[in-house]
Amino acid sequence: MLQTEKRGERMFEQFKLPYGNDGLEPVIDALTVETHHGKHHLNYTNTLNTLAEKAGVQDMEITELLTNLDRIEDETLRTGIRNNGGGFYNHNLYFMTIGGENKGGKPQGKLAEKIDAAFGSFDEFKEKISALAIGQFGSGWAWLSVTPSGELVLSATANQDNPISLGTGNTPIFTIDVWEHAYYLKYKNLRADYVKAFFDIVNWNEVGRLYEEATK
Ligand code: MN3
Repeated sequence: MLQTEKRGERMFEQFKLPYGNDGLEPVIDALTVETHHGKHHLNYTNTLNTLAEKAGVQDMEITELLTNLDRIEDETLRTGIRNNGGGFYNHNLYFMTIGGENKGGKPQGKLAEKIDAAFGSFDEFKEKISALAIGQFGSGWAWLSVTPSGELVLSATANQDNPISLGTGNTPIFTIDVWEHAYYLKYKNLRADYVKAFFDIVNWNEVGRLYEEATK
């Protein structure tokens, strides 16, 4: 999976946008993408690389690292890697599963069937994950994940935690960032408007690919 790949030079690599900063307009404005990917996400990545080297865990895959945070004895390093490793992983998944020529629309194929089976319909899935995203108090994320037995589950997490760092054993395949830096320049306090518009930029082909990879 791309967000767990590394690195050649013992580095965690930030996902490079396959679209320009204006590639998510009008749902997400270019300045937000420039700041979000070019500053926030870059900073999480650089800080993770610095801390991982200090802790001697720079050769671990990111999912392995987030699953085994308790192996890092130094509490300051452990907290820093939890936050910045989460920020690195979460944003790689986020930017990977939005944008592109076929953005918007609906899931296809096996993922579409599974969403219907798990949540009743695509519209009901959207309602449920939107409610989690909108209801997350403060900064955080809403998630669609695959359990080890191949079921789809929804959740929300605070800060940069995710289903991996929380030890659920589930594999995230889609996420909505509800930190204010993801939407505040355009939507201000109206998080619900951002979440509603967000579905117009989801790359369901990519989410479907991640679903098939997680259920192989
Ligand atoms: Mn963010």
